Amino acid sequence: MEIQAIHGSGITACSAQAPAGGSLGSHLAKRLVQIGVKDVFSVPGDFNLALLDHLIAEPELNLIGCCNELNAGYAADGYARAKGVGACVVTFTVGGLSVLNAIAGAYSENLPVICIVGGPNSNDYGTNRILHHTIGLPDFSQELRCFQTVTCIQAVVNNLDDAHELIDTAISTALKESKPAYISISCNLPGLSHPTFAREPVPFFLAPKVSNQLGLEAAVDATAEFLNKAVKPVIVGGPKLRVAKAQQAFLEFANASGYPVAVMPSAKGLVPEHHPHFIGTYWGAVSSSFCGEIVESADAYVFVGPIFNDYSSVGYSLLIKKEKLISVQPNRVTICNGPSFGWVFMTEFLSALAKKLKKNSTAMENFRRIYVPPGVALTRGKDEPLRVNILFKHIQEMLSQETAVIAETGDSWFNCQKLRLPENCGYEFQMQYGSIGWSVGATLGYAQAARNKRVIACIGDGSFQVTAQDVSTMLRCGQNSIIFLINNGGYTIEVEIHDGPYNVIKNWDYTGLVNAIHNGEGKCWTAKVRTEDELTEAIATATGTHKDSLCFIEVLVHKDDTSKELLEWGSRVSNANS
Ligand code: TPP
Repeated sequence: MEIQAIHGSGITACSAQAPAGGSLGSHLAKRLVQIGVKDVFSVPGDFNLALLDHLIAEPELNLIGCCNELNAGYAADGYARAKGVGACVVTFTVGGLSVLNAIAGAYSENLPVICIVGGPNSNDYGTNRILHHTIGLPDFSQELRCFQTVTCIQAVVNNLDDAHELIDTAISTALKESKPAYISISCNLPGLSHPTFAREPVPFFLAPKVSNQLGLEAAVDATAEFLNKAVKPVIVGGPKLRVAKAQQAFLEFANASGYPVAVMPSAKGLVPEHHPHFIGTYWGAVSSSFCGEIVESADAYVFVGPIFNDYSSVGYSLLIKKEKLISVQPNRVTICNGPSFGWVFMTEFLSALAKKLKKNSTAMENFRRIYVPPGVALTRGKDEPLRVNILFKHIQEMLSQETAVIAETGDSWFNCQKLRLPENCGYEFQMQYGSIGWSVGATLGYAQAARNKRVIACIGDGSFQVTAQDVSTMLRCGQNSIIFLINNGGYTIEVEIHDGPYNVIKNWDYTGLVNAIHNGEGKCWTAKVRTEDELTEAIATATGTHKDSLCFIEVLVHKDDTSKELLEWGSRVSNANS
């Protein structure tokens, strides 16, 4: 049999017996399956075609062709949110630079997305050749350099001897750090074999992280001493709960302490809202009713996995004092103005702390005493134009443990933030990076990973215009998500930060567009609604006769119909940025 063997940096043909191992391509395919990836999102190109052949040859792997690389990356992001890991495959540079924005988003949200790029022929490295799909210089490293800042590890696989080690190290680092990895595979290597490419790969072993015991004990003792003296302590869950995989330990801590529990806006979905001590979203001046007052008047607050950025701090206007703050990060605990304990892991810390705390039964009473439930029923006249708050009243009624909400950047952030999530109802958004268009790809990927849930996506018209094409892929995959396209004629969130003519967008016939994409293939149902009656009917159809179809409901609302929170937040963020 004629096989390829490595000679120095190049590969030449030689006659020999094939080594016992499998091929590089099948090794990578098996590794993906092994870590939980069953669907890979891709766009083909001549640098990755041979690799794609090997991926589709793996029976447990499903290759999903997307309309563009940005959406393939967002789909891998959405998939990783539901399954813990996601993957995409694109081609050299033209594909790589197109997917880059999605990978940066995944980095910001701590998602292990394995980004695989079909790279130059291994024989071309070290030559002065100019390749197509580059900017025309004899330099293959441009794409790699771009990925260096948005992935935790980069593996350039251009020889067989290192391939196994490079691939496995990249994948395990991504999983350990919960960040994206970049793997470039030379286009001529996927079919080649090597003894290290086991036909049945050896399982991964990721060593568990164990805290420094002395630091852990000291941190727990100091925190318990501080909290046990507090009269009105409160807990606030932050977005790093996800990367620390600490949701269960957080619950233990909440149950044992008895403290009121709030969630930062960027952590919605990570804190159980059905918990009896849940008091709402803490977001400074735009917190949910009574929640901001309770948090800011507390004499001790434990923030678990917070990120305080300009958006989550409402333009740096939070009334949080360091001397009352316990900050628990995935691997560090800081008590007020000091001390700080490193190499102390969140899960271990919270579980140990739960055992040392006196239960506080009065702190929650303070909230219950002042709380007045939102009681005024929303009324509307028949044929009156639909209002956004009525839309979200109906979306609230659709939520259950069998649904997941995907909230796009824009006013949807604020409207979805106010939804009260039932137990096990999924909730995803991209608040740190906030790249508009994310939700279309993320809906595709999430729905593919969580087939037991119906995704309800809330997408503004401006965002939808960025990535709309991959509704096509949702149809190809037979998905039944419900997309609410909120047509308010512009970039409303931007209007509230700083307005100008650039915030008005061209109106599209969105349902017409989706019908054109549908083109008679797959199950699709669309509706345009202008009144509450039309909305009620559309939801009944989407959840009834069309429960198995992709449902696209375009909701027409006034251009100035925004949440009150966006108005307040917009003025404060604008103030901080001017
Ligand atoms: N480009 C990208 C990729 N991401 C961004 N966040 C922006 C530009 C700036 N930006 C933030 S929100 C937004 C823009 C342009 C408008 C969103 O409009 P729309 O989706 O219609 O939501 P609305 O606020 O109207 O509900």
